[in-house]
Amino acid sequence: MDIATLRKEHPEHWNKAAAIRVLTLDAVAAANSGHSGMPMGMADVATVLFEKHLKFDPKNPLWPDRDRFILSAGHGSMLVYSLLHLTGYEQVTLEQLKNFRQSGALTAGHPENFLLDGVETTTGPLGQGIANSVGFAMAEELQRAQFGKKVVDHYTYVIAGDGCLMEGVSQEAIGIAGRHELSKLIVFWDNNNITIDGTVDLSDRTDQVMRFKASGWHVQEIDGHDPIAIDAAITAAKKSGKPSMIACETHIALGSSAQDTSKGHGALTDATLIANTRTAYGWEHGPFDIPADIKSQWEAMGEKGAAAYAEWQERFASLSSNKQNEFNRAYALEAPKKISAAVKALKKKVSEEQPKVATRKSSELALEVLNPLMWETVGGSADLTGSNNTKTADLGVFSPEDRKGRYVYWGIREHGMASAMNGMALHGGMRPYGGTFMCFTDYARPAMRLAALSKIPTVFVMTHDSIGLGEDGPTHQPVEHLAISRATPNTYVFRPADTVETAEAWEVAFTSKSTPSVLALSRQGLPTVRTEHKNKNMTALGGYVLKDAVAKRQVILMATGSEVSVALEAQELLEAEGIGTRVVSMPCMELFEAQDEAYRKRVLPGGPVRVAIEAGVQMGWDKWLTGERGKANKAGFVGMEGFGASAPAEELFVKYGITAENTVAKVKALLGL
Ligand SMILES: Cc1ncc(C[n+]2csc(CCOP(=O)(O)OP(=O)(O)O)c2C)c(N)n1
Ligand SMILES: [Mg+2]
Repeated sequence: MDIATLRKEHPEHWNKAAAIRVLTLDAVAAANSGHSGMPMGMADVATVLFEKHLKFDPKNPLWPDRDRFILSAGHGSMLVYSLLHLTGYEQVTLEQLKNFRQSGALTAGHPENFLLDGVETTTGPLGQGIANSVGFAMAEELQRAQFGKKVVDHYTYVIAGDGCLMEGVSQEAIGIAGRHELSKLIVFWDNNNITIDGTVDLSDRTDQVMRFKASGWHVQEIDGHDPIAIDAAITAAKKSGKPSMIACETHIALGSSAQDTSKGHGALTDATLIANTRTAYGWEHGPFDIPADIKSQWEAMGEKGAAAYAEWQERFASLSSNKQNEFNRAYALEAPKKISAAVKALKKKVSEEQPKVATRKSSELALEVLNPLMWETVGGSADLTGSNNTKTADLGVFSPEDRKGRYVYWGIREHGMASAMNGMALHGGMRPYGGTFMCFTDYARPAMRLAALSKIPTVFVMTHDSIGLGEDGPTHQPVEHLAISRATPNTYVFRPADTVETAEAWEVAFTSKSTPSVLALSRQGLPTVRTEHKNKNMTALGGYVLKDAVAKRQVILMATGSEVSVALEAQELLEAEGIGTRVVSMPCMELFEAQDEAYRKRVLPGGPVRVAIEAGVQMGWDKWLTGERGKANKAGFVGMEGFGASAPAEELFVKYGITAENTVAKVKALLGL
């Protein structure tokens, strides 16, 4: 549908949609950067969605039963900022639009969930939003099953571009959504046939309609500018009983001289182009000037939500107080008080029994205790359930037949799993965790980074954490993955040494509110090193003295995970020679760094020789090896310098010198003995 027809046949709709288009042009021009074309192309879809379908209340933007609107094509951020401003979200003032992309503004280059209510997820890395949306829709199903339709009954709407659909993660997302019949997920594909380099056929010939259908989706194709067709398609999508994709044929940068070209993708800042576009729109108002009647029509859409919200509150109040409390508790990310006692009891038992178990198994033991206390946890694995030990007896399995099932078989989709888990966390009221091999952190990494950036406590269970996995060989043996994870800001990287530390790590992970956790867990059995029970969560300190020197302290050995027992063995050998040696277990560097300086210096005083032992690369250890006072300690590292090899694990530790004997030799060399 062309502009003339739209203006003639749907003048009210046209004006509302034009408001999005001119705000986008004005904000991008003011910023002299950004992306104009996508919001100009999708303004009609967004207008109809917000006017006729979306359940939202700008005065209560975090209403748990709101529909979620996800802009997967995050470069088109002015679309969501315009919508939030026009419908009356207080945070998004006109000033914010005028300061689009400027320092300190809430209207960042790409939408950031932690800056603005109404921005449900952080997007920009293409494909993430559509993959997140699978988790949003699953969370809705899980909570509806738990709390009933009268309080949980909302849709997840997504706008995805050609780029989102080309990214591989979209296939993972589409596959999961189709399998699980996530019928309340509705994706609009901005089918404008343009990406940055030119037309889509430069690089792709995929029949997207066939692709979605092949995975079990309901698919419609519409003119993405025709308000009647858009409305009808959304109505049909809601009734379809399947996840729904609406292919919306649109014109990028509609009405401008850059329409239907890749030039229209980016920042349209030329004054003449903008003036001519305004003329084509019949828009006679100045920059950032939205006439009162048009603004009030938009605000009316927002105001409609107040009554719906009030009705919802009444229905919510009719739940039992226990149900209300549990719902609110999960949404506030408050773990039940009971979990602390449960973790202590498990620790005490383990310290007494001192079993030798792999920490992946320790993790299962902890989850067996924690999952029954927290309805909001959702477990899963990317086809390695038996290896990751992520499934506990009480969870059930999520499926169309069992929406209460809290375990997800993600299939071989690490990226999709990680991204969907983020979606669950962002939805609210859920604590997702999911497993794969530590080495495949790489496959999940874009979503792990976004969890950290988005300040959500997703838990990544990464087992088979070193050469200790043995015969599967170097393709499966992580060496650089701890370093990569530690290099990521706002991420707890736990590498627990035994069941006690693993349980402590889970307690931190399940009480974290804004930091994701990576649990690096061993395949091979590890002895219990925490043989003396302490109620205190020592892992929460990040690093602590596990066993102090007996003779005069000359050495500090630091280690994580499977190498803590190597350090203890080396300590014994050194002490036997009268070389006083302290062993520091360092299950989480980030938490150790968060302690005050006095504590850190008590654990790692200046003076003694320091050696760190870890079956990974050295990167990340230097801070703790050379001391924090700028005073260089004599220091060494026992670990990996390259990739591993395929062989039994015990042989590999010897081959790469990750042994007590080699540690002793290194220490002696540093001491000049
Ligand atoms: C993972 C990722 N790769 C590359 C980019 C850079 N990028 C931003 S938009 C874009 C083109 C997207 O095309 P499309 O989704 O069709 O958006 P349109 O041009 O239609 O607005 C690219 C390559 C990105 N944001 N994320
Ligand atoms: Mg495109």
